[in-house]
Amino acid sequence: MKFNPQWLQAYLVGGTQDVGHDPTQFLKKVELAMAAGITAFQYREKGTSRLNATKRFAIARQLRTLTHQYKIPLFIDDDEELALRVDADGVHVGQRDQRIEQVIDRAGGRLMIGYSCNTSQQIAKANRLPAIDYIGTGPVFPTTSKADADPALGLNQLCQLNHLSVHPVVAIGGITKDNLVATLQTGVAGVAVISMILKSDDLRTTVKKMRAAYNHRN
Ligand code: TZP
Ligand code: MG
Repeated sequence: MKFNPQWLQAYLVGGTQDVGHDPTQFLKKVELAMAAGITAFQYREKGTSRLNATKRFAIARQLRTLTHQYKIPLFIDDDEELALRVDADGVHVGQRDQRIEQVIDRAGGRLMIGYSCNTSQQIAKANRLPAIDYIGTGPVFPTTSKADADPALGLNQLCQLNHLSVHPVVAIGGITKDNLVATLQTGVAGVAVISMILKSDDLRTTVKKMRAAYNHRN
C-alpha cells in the first residue's frame, strides 16, 4: 500500500496505559473511534507497567483485524518487529527509539515509516531520508499523556517546522477541541491525539468534530 497523507487528518494514538490498563476497554474504545471515522491508528504501548510482549502481540493482531475491517492503516510505535509480525502498514519511530537508519534498513519498503521530529535540525535530517512517509511533530501544547515529553512547541514553531519539512507533518501533543482548529490552520496535514479521543465522554461526537474541523480548516 502507498502512503496517503489524508490518513493524517484524524490520527488516533493509544495503548492500554491510556485507558486504565484495561485491554478490553481499550479495544472497545478504539473500535468506537474507528466506527466514528478516525483516519489512522497507532498502537503505542508505553511505560513501566505496559503489557508484556505476548499480550502486545495479541492486541496488535486484534487491531490488525479491526483496522482492516474499518479500512484504515495500522502503525505500531517503536517496534518494527511487532509491526512485521502482525503485518501492520507502518512503524512510528521516535528520536529516543531505535535509530531511524536501522529501521529504514530493516523495514523500508515493507513498512511505511513515521518519524518524530521537533527541531529544525531533525526535520533537515528527515528531509534527506526519502524512506520516511510522515513526520510527527510535538508536543504542540503541554500534555500529560507522554511522561518524557519535550517542552511544548506552540503554534508558531509548529508552523515553521511544517514549512521546513518535505514530508507531510501530523501535529501531536495537547490537542483539544479548543485548539484543534488553530492547530490545523498552521497548514499541517492533520492532528494525532490520545486523550482528546480516549478520555472523551462522547467519543463518537469528538471524532466527528475532528473530521469536521479538518474539512472546514480554511
Ligand atoms: N508524542 C508527543 S506528545 C504525545 C506523544 C505520543 C502525547 C499525545 O497525547 P495527548 O493526550 O493527545 O496530548
Ligand atoms: Mg516512540
